[in-house]
Amino acid sequence: MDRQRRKILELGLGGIGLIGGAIACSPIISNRNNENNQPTPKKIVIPPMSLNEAAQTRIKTSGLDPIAALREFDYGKVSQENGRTVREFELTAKSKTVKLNASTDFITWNVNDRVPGPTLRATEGDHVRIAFSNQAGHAHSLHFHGEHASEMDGVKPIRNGAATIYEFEAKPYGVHLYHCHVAPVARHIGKGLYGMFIVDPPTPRPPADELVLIMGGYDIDGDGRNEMYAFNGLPHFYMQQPIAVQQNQLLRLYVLNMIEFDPAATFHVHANIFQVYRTGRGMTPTEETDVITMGTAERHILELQYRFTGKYMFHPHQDAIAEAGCMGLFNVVA
Ligand SMILES: [Cu+2]
Repeated sequence: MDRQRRKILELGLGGIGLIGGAIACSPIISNRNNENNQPTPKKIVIPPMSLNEAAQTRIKTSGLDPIAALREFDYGKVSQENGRTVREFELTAKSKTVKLNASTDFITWNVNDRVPGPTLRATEGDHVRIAFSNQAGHAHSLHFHGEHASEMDGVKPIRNGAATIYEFEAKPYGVHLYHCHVAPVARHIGKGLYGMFIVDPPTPRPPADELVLIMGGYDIDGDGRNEMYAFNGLPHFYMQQPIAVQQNQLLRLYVLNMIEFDPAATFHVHANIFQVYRTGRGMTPTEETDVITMGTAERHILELQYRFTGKYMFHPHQDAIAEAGCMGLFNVVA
C-alpha cells in the first residue's frame, strides 16, 4: 500500500475532507484541463445563461442544481506518482430530501448531496483513486464501469459511517458510469446514487460545447414503477430554463440512461440529426439518427450542430416518460 493511500485510510472519515477535489467548470473553453500539457483548444462559445426567476427559485427550493450538472466536470486532485498521473476524487454517499416539484418531496440516496453525482473525468491511462465514505444511513458502495481488478469492483457493501478506497487505471476511454451496487440495486440507483465517469481518449476529441444529460426516474410511492422522470435530477427543469447553445458550433452530448424499472429509454432531438459514438468507444461516428434507444446504463456521445436559431425540444420518444418530466429545450442563439 503506498503512502498516500495509507494516509487516506488513517484519516478515515473525518479526514477525508483534507484530500480536496477540484471541480473544473469551464465557461469559455472546451472542458479539458491543461494539467497534462494538453494543447489549448480553440475557444468554444458558451452563451451566457441568465437564469429566469422560476429556475432560480426552483434550484433554491429543490436542493438540486441541473445547471451545475450540465457543464461541470470533476477532474479530481491531480498529482504525479512514479511518472504517472494520479487523480484523487472524494465521494461521499449522503441522504437528502429534495423537492421534485411544488408538492412532491423525495428522499434521495446520493453522491456528494447531488443527483446525479459529480461527473468524474480522467484521461485513459491515468491512475484513479476514489476515497469513498458513506454517511447516508444505509450500506452503500460504488461500482465503476470500465476495467479493473475484482477487489475494486465495488459490490461489497460499505456500512454507514465507514470509508474505503477504490483505485484503478482509467480505461478504456469512453463514457462510463458509477453507481451503488448494494441490493436491491434498482432501489439504490432509483433513489439517486449514480453519476457519470468520462474517460477521455489519449488524443483529445475536437473542441466542442460539452453537455452532460443523464436521464433518471423516480419511484415516488415505492411501487416499483416510476412516477416522475428528469434530465439531471429535476423534472421539467430544462423546459423552464432552456439550455443556451451557440448556432453552428459543435455540440457534444454525453447522454446516459439511468432510469430503473423501465427497460429502455430513447433519446430524440427535434429538427436535427446527431452522430452516434456508441459508449464513446470510437473517434468516428458509426451511426446517424435523430432517435436512439438505450437500455438502462447505456450511454453514448452524440454530436450535432444547429444551423438555425430558436428553441428545440429534446426528450425520450416514449412520450409518457417525457411528459412525466424527462424533457428539455435547447435555445440556439446566434
Ligand atoms: Cu446504495
